Amino acid sequence: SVSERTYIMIKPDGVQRGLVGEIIKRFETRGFKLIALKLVHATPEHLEKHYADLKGKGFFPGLIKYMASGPVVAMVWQGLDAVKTGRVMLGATNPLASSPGTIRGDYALSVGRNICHGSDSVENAEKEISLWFPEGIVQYTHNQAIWVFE
Ligand code: DAT
Ligand code: MG
Repeated sequence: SVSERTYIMIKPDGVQRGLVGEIIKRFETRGFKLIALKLVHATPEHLEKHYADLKGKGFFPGLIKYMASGPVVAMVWQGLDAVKTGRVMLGATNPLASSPGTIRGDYALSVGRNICHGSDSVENAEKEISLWFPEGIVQYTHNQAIWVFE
């Protein structure tokens, strides 16, 4: 639906590589509404909650260490099919398989340094939004929406 929300995060490598503006720009110009945004240096404990489904994978400790190695940009974007469309815009998990034109396909080469996160289901998006934005999100009218949606 038009009010679907997804949690998008620019990982520490994306921040360090100066890709924050580029990634925000893609969601903004696509027509999504920005409803939450902050720079956070997350703790390993917080990241273990975020990635709880992957606990037990061989790469899990390295993933947590990498994600805690610097600040991330936490965002919530809202719009038509935001979860699925967000994943398409990110590209495949392994950048070697990501299509050119996607964020990972344009800026990454390694699965362990794939610069961005996007929720994989509406249910997980809502969980991730609560985890990263317990303070809630800002309500406002996005005047562009009348030109983006029928
Ligand atoms: P995605 O981020 O596309 O949702 P995921 O949820 O399966 O992918 O995994 C979360 C992150 O963990 C992923 O973005 C990068 C890392 N990761 C996944 N598979 C990996 C692997 N085989 N080796 C190293 N890191 C991996
Ligand atoms: Mg995932």
